[in-house]
Amino acid sequence: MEPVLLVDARDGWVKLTLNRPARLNAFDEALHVALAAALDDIAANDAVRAVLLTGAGRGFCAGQDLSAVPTAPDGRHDLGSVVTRFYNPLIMRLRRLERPIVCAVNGVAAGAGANLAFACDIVLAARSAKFIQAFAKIGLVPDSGGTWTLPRLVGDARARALMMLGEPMSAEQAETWGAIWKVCDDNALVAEAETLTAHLATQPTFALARTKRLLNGSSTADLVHQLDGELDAQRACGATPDYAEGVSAFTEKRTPRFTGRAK
Ligand code: LHQ
Repeated sequence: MEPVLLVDARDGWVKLTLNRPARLNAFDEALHVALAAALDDIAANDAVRAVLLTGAGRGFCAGQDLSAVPTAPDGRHDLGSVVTRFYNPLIMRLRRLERPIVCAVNGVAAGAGANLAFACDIVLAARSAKFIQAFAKIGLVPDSGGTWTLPRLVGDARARALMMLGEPMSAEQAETWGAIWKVCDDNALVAEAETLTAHLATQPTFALARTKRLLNGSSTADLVHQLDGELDAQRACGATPDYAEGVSAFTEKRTPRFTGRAK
């Protein structure tokens, strides 16, 4: 049987492909377990300096597999256990992973699938892709951090309407509204995403990780707290070999060769 997650190790980076195309890569338990394990392996491996997340087939991810929701002992669907065991830890794994994560949204991203994309660092989308906050259509609230990320990305008015109406946001709207970095032509998406991820894998990983941590905290911190955080991070970055290399390369007018290491 085909694995539900394809893990493809490249030169300094890993491509993760959600691989349940018949269900538009909707999450069942096996996919959650495989993705969590892959992200933990990446976190433990300094040789991996960037990640690309995408989906197989015509969809990116349709959120929870609605035919695979566990039931509680009283026979009711136990959504709380799925969120606690899988979705909340997944979003925190992505946000805490000290590597840049590129997401290539190759087709429809619905429900938790849309909010999974918004939890990544740099999101590219195929021109034909769309993002659907599908939750209200089935009597649920947006999860996987959507009520936190989406208003910050597109503003409260748009987030509210998208979430209450469940209408699709096209890839072009997503780019114009600031929800994603860039729209790509469908047939160019994979190559662009791979080139971008390979580039990130050559960059100062330690500094990018600290940038990510600062950005994660910025929307809830006050300026004084944020300035302190920048101070700590800048002090740490100043002691890295990548800072020395970056300055030397600048002075010598050549491309820097970063190691990504803290020491
Ligand atoms: C699916 C799914 C799917 C199973 C397409 N499940 N089969 C967290 C905690 C716990 C529980 C609940 O949820 C959550 C978070 C969530 O993510 S809730 C939101 C769950 N997702 C949705 O409600 C989206 C449901 N899917 C759709 O609305 C449509 O499929 C979209 C708009 C994504 C795509 O529409 P189409 O392009 O027209 O494709 P399709 O509907 O024909 O789907 C293709 C196949 O994929 C089809 O199977 P079939 O055997 O008929 O070919 C669908 O049944 C299957 N599929 N999404 N979530």
